[in-house]
Amino acid sequence: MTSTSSADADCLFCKIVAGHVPADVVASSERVIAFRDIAPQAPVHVLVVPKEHYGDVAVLAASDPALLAEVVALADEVAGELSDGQFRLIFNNGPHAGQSVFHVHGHVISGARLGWTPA
Ligand code: DGP
Repeated sequence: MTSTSSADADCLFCKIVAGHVPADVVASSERVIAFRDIAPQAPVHVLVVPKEHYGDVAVLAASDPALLAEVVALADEVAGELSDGQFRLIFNNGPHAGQSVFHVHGHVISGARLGWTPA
């Protein structure tokens, strides 16, 4: 498990939420923001991020499951607006799973027929 707090001064995604680092924002709600991944892996590749800092999805689920549901709802909204409404939602949880930014984010992957090659 990693950290929980309202904001982390050293966190890249907290800086994006605060508007201190630019991002291509495609949707937002009161507590969640969605912006395009800087290195897209699919025609639609959007990161859905709680505005409050939680280190990973396990911390978020334990701390505020309703907010996790809001993340999923905004992912669904983004896929509906940018694609055909069908999407994969990926949370890399921990460095061995590929997590590199330790502010929880769901990768919305959509806009193509997807294979299944996670390893
Ligand atoms: P993960 O490896 O699961 O922690 O995903 C982190 C993602 O964040 C990765 O796909 C690339 C993306 N990313 C890294 N830096 C930036 C940035 O400055 N802006 C945006 N929009 N995305 C970024």
